[in-house]
This record gives sequence, structure tokens and C-alpha cells, in this order.
Amino acid sequence: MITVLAGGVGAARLLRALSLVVDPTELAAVVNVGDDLVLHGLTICPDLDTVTYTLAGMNDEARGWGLTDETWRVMDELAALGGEDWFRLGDRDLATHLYRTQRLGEGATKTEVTAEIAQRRGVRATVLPASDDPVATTLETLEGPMAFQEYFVRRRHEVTVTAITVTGLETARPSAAALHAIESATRLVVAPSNPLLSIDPILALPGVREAVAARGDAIAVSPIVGGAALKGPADRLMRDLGLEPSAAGVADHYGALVATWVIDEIDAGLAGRIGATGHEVRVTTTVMDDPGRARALAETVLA
Ligand code: FO1
Repeated sequence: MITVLAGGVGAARLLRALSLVVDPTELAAVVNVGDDLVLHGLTICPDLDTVTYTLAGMNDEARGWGLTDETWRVMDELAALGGEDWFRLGDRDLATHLYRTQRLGEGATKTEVTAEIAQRRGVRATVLPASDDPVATTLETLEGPMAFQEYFVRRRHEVTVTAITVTGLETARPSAAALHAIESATRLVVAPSNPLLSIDPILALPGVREAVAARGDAIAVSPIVGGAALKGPADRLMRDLGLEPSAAGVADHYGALVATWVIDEIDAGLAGRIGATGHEVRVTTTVMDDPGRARALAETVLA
């Protein structure tokens, strides 16, 4: 089994590429749930849905989240009523949240519901929420504390962040399936997801950081290319929090948790520095902007 620690879009694209190179039934994604929210009474799991929709070939590639061929009639009616419409839930996407919320209400776990949705969408890889318990990534900002999607979507991540916390960790546990997938994988991959917002909340679950460290063989793809995040606020966040926004800065951040780094050709000049801290470094094209390049990256990760 190849296990990938995953956030949203970057992870979903890597998983899709990996599924072209290995049998998808040998792939597991342990997915961040710190972005999850309850809105309109519905439980919404953006990273789980991005991974599932992408592996099902149903994702909207240009928008980066949600489903293809989406319509927005419910949101338009909600706006007409003066309801909360800043977090856009498409008509097709809403079915996922309705189904998930009902099943959770019946007592199913997030792991069970995620498996049901993935299976019915034809996904053959195993998609695992990192935890079945409520955890929520919260941002301390110059304007006060903000819930994750408040910061990310409502404020378009245009506020200065001073700290990131994950609430719920006193009682939350990684799911047994997620921990097993990390411990028993033949290869553990850290996806090119936001290290602070997507991967750290997975590592913060009790025992996960220790399980990754005990293996000592994780391979990570840098989410920072040429000093910038391909998508999202990783570079700005790193700068705000006093980290160097570069592939070397991400390598420093994960430290010994990662044994092997895959960095972009643009960052070849950083290979010596990352190598000097005891890492193996592979330099290749990491931007998955066409299927051929994505496949080549997947092959490098598995080499
Ligand atoms: N991102 C946006 O920028 N605007 C939205 O209105 C929005 C809605 C949305 C609905 C469902 C879903 O699964 C994801 C959605 N996202 C939206 C993406 C999401 O907020 C972030 O990309 C992730 O949480 C970060 O990984």
C-alpha cells in the first residue's frame, strides 16, 4: 500500500497521477479534516471531497474545488433570501453534504461515510479522513481569531496570520484506519499540500507525528516552487510565521520527518542545501499542469 498524507488540490492531483502508475486499490490517502465546517446544518469536508471528486474524474479542474457541470440555483435562491452565500455550495455538490450529514446523524463515522461516497463514485483508492473526531484549524490573525473557511474563503486569505492552532486535539484521535495506513504502507508520501494548513493538522493528531518519525522514510513533494505556492497562501503564511517560503524552508519545517525530497527543476540550486541536512533530494518537474508531467512526477515519487 502507498499512503499519501493529503490536503486538497495538490494532493488530489498527485493521487490521480499515482493512480495511473500503480493499481489504485494499492493507494490510500490520509486526508486533512481541519478545514471541515458545518454550514446550513450540513457537514462539509472540502479536502475529502476534492480528493474524492478528483479521483472520480468529477472535479472542476479550473475552479479547483467542487464538481464539474455545476449549477448554482440553490445558492442564488439562498442569496435572494438574504442567507449565507459566501461559501458557494453547488447544486450537485450539495448532494454530497446532504448525504454525509444524514449518515453522520444516523451514527456512521466520517470514515464510513467517506468510503460509501468514494465507492459510489467509482473511486478505487482508499480515501481516509485523518480523524473521525471534530478537529478545526483556527487562525490567529491581526484582526483576531478566525475559523478556517472564514480566513480562507470569506477573507480570501488576505489577512496577516500570527499563529495557527488546531482545536479539538485534547480529545481527537487519528482514525484506526488512518494510523494503520501510515504505519503499514510500503511507501509514505507527503503530498505537495500546504504544510501549515493541510499537513500539520494531520501530524498534530496524537501519535501521527511519532508514527511518521518512527518510519523515517517519508518522501515529500515540495509545495513551494520558485519561492511561491502553486495555489493558495502557503508562501505568504510561511513568511508571516517567520519561515522561509522556499523548498528549503519547507524541508526545514518538516525536518527529520521527511527522508527524501522531490523538488522542482527551478529549485535545483537548493538541492545542495536540502541535501546537507541529511535528505536525499530528487530534482524533477513537479508542476502537474499536464497529464504527462503529472505521471512523470508520480514515477519519480515511486522510483
Ligand atoms: N473555495 C473558495 O474559494 N470559495 C468557495 O466558495 C468555496 C466553496 C467550497 C465548497 C465546497 C468545497 O468542498 C470546497 C469549497 N471551496 C471554496 C474550497 C475550499 O474552501 C478550500 O480550497 C479548501 O478548504 C483548502 O484546501
